[in-house]
Amino acid sequence: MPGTNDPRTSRRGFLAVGSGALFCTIAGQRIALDQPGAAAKADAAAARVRRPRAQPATAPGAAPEDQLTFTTPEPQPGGVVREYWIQARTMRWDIVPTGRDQWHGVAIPGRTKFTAFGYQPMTAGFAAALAPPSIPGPILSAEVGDVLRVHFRNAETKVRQGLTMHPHGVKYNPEYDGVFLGDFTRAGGFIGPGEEFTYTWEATPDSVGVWPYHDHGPNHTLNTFRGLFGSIIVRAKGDKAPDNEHVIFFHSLLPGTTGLKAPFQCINGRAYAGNTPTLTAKVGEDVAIHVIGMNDDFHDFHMHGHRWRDPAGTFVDTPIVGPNEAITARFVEDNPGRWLYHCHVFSHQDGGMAGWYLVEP
Ligand SMILES: [Cu+2]
Repeated sequence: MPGTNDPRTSRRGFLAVGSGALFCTIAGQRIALDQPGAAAKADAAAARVRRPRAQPATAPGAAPEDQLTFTTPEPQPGGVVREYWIQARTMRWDIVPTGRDQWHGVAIPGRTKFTAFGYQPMTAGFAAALAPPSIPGPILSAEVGDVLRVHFRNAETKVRQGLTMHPHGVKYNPEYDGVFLGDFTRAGGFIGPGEEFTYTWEATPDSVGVWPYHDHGPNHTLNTFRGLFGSIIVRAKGDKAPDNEHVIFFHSLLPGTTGLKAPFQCINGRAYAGNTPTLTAKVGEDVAIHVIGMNDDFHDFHMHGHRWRDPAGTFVDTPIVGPNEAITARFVEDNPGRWLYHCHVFSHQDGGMAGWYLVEP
């Protein structure tokens, strides 16, 4: 889709493309998310959405499946409960904190701060913050046989709307899907302002890998675009973690989301080398770089100076990664120096989707 990704698109071009590009529907209202003022409009619509009064079983049009009840899973023999306390709230976020693109050695002009939405790791009982909210949110880890028990709190006070956590990759029943389904919404699909909910997800043998989680409440497209996402890593029982492991998200922060003039092509909420994550490793290490797409675009993860095998066994250095897809570059590091990594969709690369990889000899 030209225009939505081109930093230098004219306003007319932007509107022309926007007219057919990116809509979400909230409470029956169709909102163009790439138009100026889109975030405020979507928030206002989302604030009017309430948890449905009726239970799914008695909703108009209910099916026998809506009568089903579910139990909370426990770990398999030998497995453990992995407990997390996570809240969601807005925060001021600087997309280009250094004000510069270190790759090209130039300043990035204009405003770069906006109101983002982030998941924040907390101590047990939401007693204290473990870290500030961030883009992305915390990494959740489990081994096959474990359950992830994620206590979630909607701690947002200004942008008041239902929020959730919806995981990929792990096994869950409909109570723990974390998806708003209108009249068919179950407990985990709408966590209102100030409310808490505990999700229970199972790490099964087919959960091995790296997966995203993200908001799937009534306003989830906008909320995911502005930062409500994170990752889950599931390993086989006793599987050794790589020596050096990174998770990076390829996504965008566009004017309709941020209210800023410029569009930014981002890695983990930041744009341009020196702001995006600087990954590091040492020669001899077993390195894994997990890349997840988190917007409307397809991306190409290119790492200079390195090759690795894709799941089919073919050597690659620029694999494609689509929306909410995860790919892994895993290799034994053998090439010291300063390397560039970037999305190889050129308009993304030039809009900030690039960073450094520093390898110690
Ligand atoms: Cu890209």
